[in-house]
Amino acid sequence: MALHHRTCTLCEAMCGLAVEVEGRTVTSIRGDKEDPFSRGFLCPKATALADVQADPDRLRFPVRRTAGGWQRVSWKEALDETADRVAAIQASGGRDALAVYLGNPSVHNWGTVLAGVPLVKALGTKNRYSATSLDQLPHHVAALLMFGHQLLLPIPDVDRTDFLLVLGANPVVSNGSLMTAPGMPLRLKALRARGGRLVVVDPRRTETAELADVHHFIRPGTDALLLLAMLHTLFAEQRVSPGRLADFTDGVQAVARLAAEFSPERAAGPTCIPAESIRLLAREFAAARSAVAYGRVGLSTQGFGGLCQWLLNVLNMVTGNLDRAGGAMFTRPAFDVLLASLAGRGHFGRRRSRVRGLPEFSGEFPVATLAEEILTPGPGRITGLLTVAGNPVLSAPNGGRLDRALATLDFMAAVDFYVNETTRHAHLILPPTSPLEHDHYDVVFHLLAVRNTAKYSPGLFAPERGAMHDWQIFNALSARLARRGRLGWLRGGARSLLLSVATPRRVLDLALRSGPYGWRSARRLSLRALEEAPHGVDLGPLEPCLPARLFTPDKRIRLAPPELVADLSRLRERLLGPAPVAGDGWLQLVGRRDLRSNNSWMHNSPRLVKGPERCTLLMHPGDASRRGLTAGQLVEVESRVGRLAIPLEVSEEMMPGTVSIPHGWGHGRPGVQAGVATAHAGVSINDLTDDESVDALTGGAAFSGVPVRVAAAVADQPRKPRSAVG
Ligand SMILES: Nc1nc2c(c(=O)[nH]1)N[C@H]1C(S)=C(S)[C@@H](COP(=O)(O)OP(=O)(O)OC[C@H]3O[C@@H](n4cnc5c(=O)[nH]c(N)nc54)[C@H](O)[C@@H]3O)O[C@H]1N2
Ligand SMILES: Nc1nc2c(c(=O)[nH]1)N[C@H]1C(S)=C(S)[C@@H](COP(=O)(O)OP(=O)(O)OC[C@H]3O[C@@H](n4cnc5c(=O)[nH]c(N)nc54)[C@H](O)[C@@H]3O)O[C@H]1N2
Ligand code: SF4
Ligand SMILES: [Mo]
Repeated sequence: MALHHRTCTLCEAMCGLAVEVEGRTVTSIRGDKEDPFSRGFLCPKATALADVQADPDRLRFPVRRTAGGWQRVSWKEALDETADRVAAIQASGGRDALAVYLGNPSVHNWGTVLAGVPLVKALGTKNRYSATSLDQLPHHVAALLMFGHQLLLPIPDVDRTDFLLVLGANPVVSNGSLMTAPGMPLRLKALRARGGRLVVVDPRRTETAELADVHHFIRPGTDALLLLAMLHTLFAEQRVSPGRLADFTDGVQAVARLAAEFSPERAAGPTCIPAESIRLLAREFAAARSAVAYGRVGLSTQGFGGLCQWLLNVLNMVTGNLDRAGGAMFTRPAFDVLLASLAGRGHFGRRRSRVRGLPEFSGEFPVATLAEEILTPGPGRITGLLTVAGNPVLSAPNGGRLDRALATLDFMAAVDFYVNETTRHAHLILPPTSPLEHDHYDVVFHLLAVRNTAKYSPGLFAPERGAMHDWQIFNALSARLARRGRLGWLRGGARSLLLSVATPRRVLDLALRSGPYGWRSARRLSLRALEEAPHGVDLGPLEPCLPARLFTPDKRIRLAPPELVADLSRLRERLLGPAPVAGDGWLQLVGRRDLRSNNSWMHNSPRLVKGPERCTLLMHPGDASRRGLTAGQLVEVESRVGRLAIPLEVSEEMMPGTVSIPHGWGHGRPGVQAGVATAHAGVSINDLTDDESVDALTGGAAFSGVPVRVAAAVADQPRKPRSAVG
C-alpha cells in the first residue's frame, strides 16, 4: 500500500487528497488534513476519481469511427491522420474552416492550459470556442473594461468579510467558482458564527440560501435592475464612500447619474423584490464593516450578464469594499498567469461572427453561434472541428441543434477519454492519460483562490504503456502541423527546441522562480521547493494591491466603461418598458447543480449516480396544482426549440412561476459509450435552452429564464412521489 498526496481536479476548490493505492488500484480517497488550504475538506465527487481510473468505458488508446463501430488505431496513425485531415480542411476551406472547442476540464489540467493555448493559436483559426461563453464570459468582459486585464478578477474575501451577498450562485453545492475556496459550507458557517451576515438572491431557495440570514426570490434575468436600485439608494442617501479607491477611479459621478433613474420602486415589479427590501439590503451592505457582493453562473448566464458583473464590481467599489480585507480582492499567485503573458490582457469586439454578428472576446466567438456557423452555407463555413475536454452537445444552448450540426462535419477529432454525446461524432478520438496519471499544478485556480497557496502533485500512477498526456498530444499535433506548413512561425530547429524544452514542469519551474515568491523574495519558491512540500505551501492572505496591479494604461479603474453604459438602454427597453404580454401558463426555466454530479461527465461513476433520481423538474406547489400535476409524475416541458419528458418534483423551494432542471444529463443518445451513465440517462436541459438567447453585449449564453410550458406527459405512468405537494 502506498499513500499519495495530490489535489482534486474536478471542480475549482482544489481540495487536497490523501489517496491510498495498491498496485494500480485506488483503495481509498480521503481529505488531506495537512493541506494548508483545504484542511481535510472533501466532497463526494473526489472519491469518484477512483471510478474514473477504473472505468472500463474510459478510452485507453486512440479510436477511429467506422461503419462497424470504433476501431483501435496506433497513436502514430491517429496523430498523422488528424493532422492530415486538419490540413486538408484548412487547405480547401481556409484556416477558419476548422473550429476548436475547449471544454471546462481543460482549465483544470495544466497540460491543456500550457500546451493547448499555443496549439490553438498556431492553428490560426478565428473559429475558436470554449466553455467560457457558457459560463463566465461576463466576468472577463467586466474585468477587461474596468481593470484592464481579462483575468484580473476580484475574488470575495469570504474568510474575513462581515457581509456576503450571493446572487445566482450556490457555493454550498458547487463549492465556489471564480472563488476557489475548499470547504465553502464550513466557511459560510464560520461567517455566520463570527457575527457576519449572509444574504442570498436566487429564484430557488438553495442549499446556500438555507444557511443564509435572508433569502430573496428574484425573477430570473432581472438582477441588473436590483443592483442598479441598490446603487440608486446608496447615491440618493449619501452612503457612497469609496475611500482610497477614489484616488484612482474614474466615473463615480457618471454611475451616480446613471443609477438615478433606477429607483427601488421601478425595480420592484420586474424583480419581484419589494422596494423596501432593496433599500434595506443596500443600507446593510453599505453599513457593514466590510462587505462583498458575489454573483456566478445564475448572474453571468442571463440576458444581462455583462451588466450584472459590471454592477457587482461597482457596488463593491462605491462602498469601499474593492481591494480591501473582507471585500473583493485580487490574488498574487506563485505562478502569476497575468505576468507570465500566458494569456494576453484580452480584447473585445474586434470582429463579429460570420452568421449572427456576435462579438469575439480575446479571439473566441460565443458557443451559442457554433451550430449555425456549421450549418449555414457560404464562404467561411466551419467544416472541421477539434474538441478538447468538452461536451457542447449537452452543455451548449440548443444542444440538439448542435448535435445535428456535428453530424454534418467533414471531419471531427476529439481529445477526450470518453465517447460522450459530442465525441461520438468524431472521426478520431485521442484519449489522454487519466486525471491520476499526470502531474498537476493549478495554473488557473490559484489565481482565483481566496488565499495565496501553491501545490504541485506528481502523477500518482505511471501512464499505461504508450499512453500520452494532453500536452504531449498537443505537441505531437503541433509538430505534425508544422511539417505540413501550417505553423510558419515555428519551423525546423526552433520548433523542435521549443517543443522539447517547454514541458509543463519546466514552464512551472521558470514561472515559480521568476514569480512573486521566487528568487526576488525570501521564499525562493521553485518546483523543487514544492516537491518537498507535498501538502502544498501557504503564501498568506490576499493583500490590497491597487492601483499597482491594474492593467489600464493610466493605472486607474474605469467605473463607467462606455460599452457597458451603452447596454443600459437595452435593459431599459427590455425590463422597464411595457411588460411583454405573458402568454398564459408560461414558466421561466433555470438550471441547478447537484453535489454528486459534475457538469456532464461524472455520471458513469456508480457511487455518484446511486440514490434518488436527480434529473427532475422542480416546481412550486401552486404552479403544480394549477396544472393538475402531482409530484413524481412524468411531465412534458416545451420551449421554442425543443420538448422533453421529465419526472416532476414539487417543492416550495422554487419561486412561483419558475422551474428548474439540472444540466449535464441526457445520456440516452445512441452511440454514447458509458454504461452506467446511459442507465441513468436523464434528459438535457439544453434541449430546451435557446441558442438565440444570449447576452447581446457579451455573446454569453443566456440560460436563465427560458420560457417553457409544462403539462402532463401524454403517456404518463404515475410514479412513486418523492416529495409531497405542500
Ligand atoms: N457539484 C458540482 N459542483 C460544481 C459543478 C457541478 O456541475 N457540480 N460545476 C462547476 C462549474 S463548471 C461551475 S461554473 C460552478 C458554478 O457554480 P455556481 O454558480 O455556484 O453554481 P450553480 O448551481 O449553477 O448556481 C447558479 C444559481 O443561480 C440561480 N439562478 C438562475 N438564474 C438566476 C437569475 O437570473 N438570477 C439569480 N440571482 N439567480 C439565478 C440558480 O437557481 C442557481 O442556484 O460550479 C462548479 N462546481
Ligand atoms: N443549461 C446549462 N448549461 C450549462 C451550464 C448551466 O449551468 N446550465 N453550465 C455551463 C458551465 S458553467 C460549464 S463549465 C459547461 C461545461 O461543459 P463542457 O466544458 O462542454 O463539458 P463537460 O461536461 O465539462 O465535459 C468535459 C469532458 O472533458 C473530458 N475530460 C475530463 N478531464 C479531461 C482531461 O484531463 N483531458 C481531456 N482531454 N478531457 C478531459 C470528459 O471526459 C468530458 O467528456 O456547461 C455549461 N452548460
Ligand atoms: S469540492 Fe471540488 S475539488 Fe473538492 S473534492 Fe469536491 S470536486 Fe474535488
Ligand atoms: Mo463552469
